[in-house]
Amino acid sequence: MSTIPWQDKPENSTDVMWRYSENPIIDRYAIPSSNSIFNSAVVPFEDGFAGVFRCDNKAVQMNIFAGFSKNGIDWDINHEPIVMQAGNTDMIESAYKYDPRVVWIEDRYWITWCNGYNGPTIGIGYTFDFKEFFQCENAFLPFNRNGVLFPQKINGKYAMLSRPSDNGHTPFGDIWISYSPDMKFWGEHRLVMKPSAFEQSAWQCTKVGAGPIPILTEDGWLMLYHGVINTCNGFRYAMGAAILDTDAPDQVKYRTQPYLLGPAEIYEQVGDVGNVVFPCAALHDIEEDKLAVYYGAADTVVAIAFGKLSEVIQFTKDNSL
Ligand code: BMA
Repeated sequence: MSTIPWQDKPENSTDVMWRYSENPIIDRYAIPSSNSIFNSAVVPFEDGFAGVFRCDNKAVQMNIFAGFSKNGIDWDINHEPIVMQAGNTDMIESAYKYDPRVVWIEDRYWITWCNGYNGPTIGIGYTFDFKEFFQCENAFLPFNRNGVLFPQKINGKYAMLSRPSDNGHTPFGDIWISYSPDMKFWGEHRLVMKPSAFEQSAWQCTKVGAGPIPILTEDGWLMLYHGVINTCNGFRYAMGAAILDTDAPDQVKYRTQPYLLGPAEIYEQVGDVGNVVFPCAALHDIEEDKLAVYYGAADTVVAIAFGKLSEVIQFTKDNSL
């Protein structure tokens, strides 16, 4: 088991989550072709970590790239994008790929991403080694984004969160859950969570979408998510947390009224799309009570925020909508 990145809470901080002092950890120009590297996913791999990174090139074509790290902070990202082979179906079109998530389930690493197939929908692939990648059937019809798998089967089936959307900068968005016996056919779609009422928690009143892979805790599934408010200056993305029932994850037990992390640092407020904190991955260590969240900042760079798992859970219970 690799040691996850960590930094103690600054003494003057009263927040439940805090930023890594050396943020951002990945610069927009970290590979020769890139315009921006953000909204990316990491997992423990061998004696370190591997990741799937969203790198938009200087033509602003969106694609996903594999990367490797010993410490989870310093990353070597491949200069060429991931090439997929046919997985559980004939090779299907992928006009673009963005916002990946990665999770180990049973015997392999599964990857989901927003896949361009006559509009955005959820692409699924897998790898054993982050060298060879296999692309499977899309999970859903267009339009959909933010497909996030659970790390284990629930009641005997694979489970995935997603957010049905439109073909543009969707002005709405609820989190749904769907189940599959085989990672190919998805159904039993159930609503998990809607945006909140404006007067109760305006930072999440326009749309919500799942972020990192949910973490199983004694209280249920800890689901970090992004919430969006539509302002005079456009969308503003912040991160909150919810706890979903362990066996029936369409049941939301708690959900933060305040956000856990909102755009406040310059690299979160200024970039290709300002005021975006967009979490796509988290490393955790239950025994050490540590959580490290990887998030895209301002659609330009990758940053990390830390928290004590127990404090994040307690905060979610104590400050629930
Ligand atoms: C969403 C997606 C994300 C992006 C966010 C903010 O619709 O496109 O990739 O981070 O908007 O621009």
